[in-house]
Amino acid sequence: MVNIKTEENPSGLKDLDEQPIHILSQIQPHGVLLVLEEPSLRILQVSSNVESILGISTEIILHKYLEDLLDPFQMERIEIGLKQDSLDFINPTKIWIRIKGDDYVIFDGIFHRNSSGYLILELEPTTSQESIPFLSFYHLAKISINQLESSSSLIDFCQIIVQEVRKITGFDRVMLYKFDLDGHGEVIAEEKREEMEPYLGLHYPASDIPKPARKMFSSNWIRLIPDAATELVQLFPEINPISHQPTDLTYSILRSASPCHLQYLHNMGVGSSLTISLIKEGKLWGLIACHHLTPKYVSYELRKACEFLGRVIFSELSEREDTEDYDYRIQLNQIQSALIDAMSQAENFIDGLTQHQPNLLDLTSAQGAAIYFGGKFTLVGETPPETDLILLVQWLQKQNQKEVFYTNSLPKLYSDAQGFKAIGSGLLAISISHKNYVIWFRPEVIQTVKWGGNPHQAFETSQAEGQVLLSPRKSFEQWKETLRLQSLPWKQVEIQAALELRKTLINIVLKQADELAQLAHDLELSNSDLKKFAYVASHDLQEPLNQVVNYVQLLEMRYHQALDDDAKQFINYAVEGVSLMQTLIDDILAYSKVDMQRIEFQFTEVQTALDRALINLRKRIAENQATITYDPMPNVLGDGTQLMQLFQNLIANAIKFRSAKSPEIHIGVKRIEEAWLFSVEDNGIGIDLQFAERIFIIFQRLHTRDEYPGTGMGLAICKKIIECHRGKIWVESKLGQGSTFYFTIPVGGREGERRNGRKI
Ligand code: BLA
Repeated sequence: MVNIKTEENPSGLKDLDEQPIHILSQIQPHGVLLVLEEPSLRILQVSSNVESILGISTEIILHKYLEDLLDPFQMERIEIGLKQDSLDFINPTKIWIRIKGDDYVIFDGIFHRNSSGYLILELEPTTSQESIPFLSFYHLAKISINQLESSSSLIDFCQIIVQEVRKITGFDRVMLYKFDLDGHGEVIAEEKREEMEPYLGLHYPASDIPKPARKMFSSNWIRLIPDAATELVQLFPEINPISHQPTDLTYSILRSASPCHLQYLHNMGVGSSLTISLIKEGKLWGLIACHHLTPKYVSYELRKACEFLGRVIFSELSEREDTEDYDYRIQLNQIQSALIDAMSQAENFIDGLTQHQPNLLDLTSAQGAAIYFGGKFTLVGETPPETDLILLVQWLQKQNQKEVFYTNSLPKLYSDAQGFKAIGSGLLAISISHKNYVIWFRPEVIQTVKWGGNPHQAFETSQAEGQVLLSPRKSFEQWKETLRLQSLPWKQVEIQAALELRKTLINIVLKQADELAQLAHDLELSNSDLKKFAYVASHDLQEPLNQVVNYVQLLEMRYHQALDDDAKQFINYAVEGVSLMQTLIDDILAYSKVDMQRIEFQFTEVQTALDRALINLRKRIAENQATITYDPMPNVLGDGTQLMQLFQNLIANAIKFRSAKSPEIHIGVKRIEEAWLFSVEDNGIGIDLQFAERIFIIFQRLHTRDEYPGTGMGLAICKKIIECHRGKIWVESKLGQGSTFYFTIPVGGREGERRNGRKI
């Protein structure tokens, strides 16, 4: 919507919004207002038309008490009434005041107490022909309500209201005016004299009814301006002589409308008006606005009847408004259940939300949706591209919204969204856990709004005596505005449905986090079990093993003569078994020491690690006349000792599983995207690829120990080292020709991954 000066944008309206219209101390001239002190009922202030209506001068009346004006019989009734909790029992009270001789004027007397506790009596002329007996009014209301019950849509319903109000009051034009969220309003139903120009469908800017006026309408439900062009009457004295404050006239029925509003009515060509507030859940929902071209008086009783009708009908209407959404809400609830079902059956909640019918889009009637979770986007329907979404999510994070954020005009809040307005002019987002979101999108819908007068010039300002004066626009001629960069608005039920989904998702995510924590805990336990075992193995098992070796060797030495060759062979087997067991224990220890948490990842020269491995292997290299070549090695973030062990194991394997040819081993490296790809290539016997996975499993051997000695731990250790470095390891091979072991190490190491926001 255009940048109209609204309550949210008070730059142009500051003065207007601060106008204390409830203490203007002016009233309309058709009645008399008296401010009374209780309990004496002394007259403190009076409207200065008292002289023309009652024939008593203001100076004289200000020294009088109410009983000086009324006869004792009336006074008695009034005094009893004033003692009741509610003044409704005496309102209206017929009051007759003698003017001269036997000349009486009859009034409707209406009492109320204002915010400072002063009693205010307002006297309105009685126009008996307009009073309607309560029963016939009830009958009227009943007919209306019967009609209302049979109407189906909210708009039909509103139409009947304006019809009925017009029928009862006879105003030239009766409108139902509804406020939208930003305070602007629209005429949604209208009944009028045929020849009058229709206002139906027209919008009016929020500034037409300033904040103080709205606040007052919430407490005072019905207001009559019988003659918008008449001279106003001042209270005398202007200030309350006891409190020395202006008198609060919020609940007064005679209070004059502010000059600005009277000017407004005049500019609109309105002679008199009656306005009924429609309040829903304590907030001003709309107004029934009645206009007459000429002055028109409506009796207190009839006004009360209208107010009653307004209340009764409106309570029905707001229920109707709720039920209009009711069916939709039920439908959304069903979609919600279906989604929960799908999530519980799917591999993960994201699949559950996106892979089935109904899906995420149906929950809010959106055209596109994006789930941002764990640094990844999952998209459904029409969404902006991921490059835009990444920036959008960053922007959302800065909005400091707690649970839900929605707008039907994203490009106005976030200018980058202009680029994808056709898809994402509307946005509804819920946050699930830290920095993760579900976002729905709606396309731009270009709309034409008809305004009652140019909303950019809703009022004019002028300077007079150093004061800023506001006056309403002169022309109410239709003014069309094309609204762009906005989508259909999100309904409250849709926002509610999104919030419900949020609750469910948060529970799922929390549960997952719990499970992960449990898993990590279990792993920790099993790791520490393994470490304990390794410790026990290295110390406690070593002892008895040594004992076995020592005693077996002692046996051989002492009984050397007595033993035959078989016995000596058995002793050899026993010694070999023990030494194999010692190697096994050493390997298990080595395996258990490859522990991510203990490693300090640092920039490490791979060349150094390789050199150290080659030094450790120099004997085997020489014995096998192996040729080892390598590419220039990079530096990586990692653990030097582990890398050394990795190379040592891989090169040792390459030598061990040599063929008849002398071993030729090449260690290669190249950069692939975000990782280094290392290779250890040999010309050995090769591996049948059906075993390619098995060889990395702890204690798995392809060959018998007789063929190739070893524990079967070497590659398992390699795999664990590479996993600690967040890399991958695998083998490619041709039987009889050789094998190449590949492994990767991320360029930035583990830290780099964390920085990139990926899950580790
Ligand atoms: C009051 N303005 C109102 C009221 C309506 C409107 C219905 C309530 C009138 C009442 O209580 O009797 C506006 N009337 C409309 C609209 C339509 C209509 C939109 O018939 C559409 C068909 N108004 C201005 C400017 C000012 C202003 C510039 O346009 C301020 C300087 C003030 N309007 C204003 C004030 C009131 C008001 C102060 C309260 C009147 C009062 O009770 O004192």
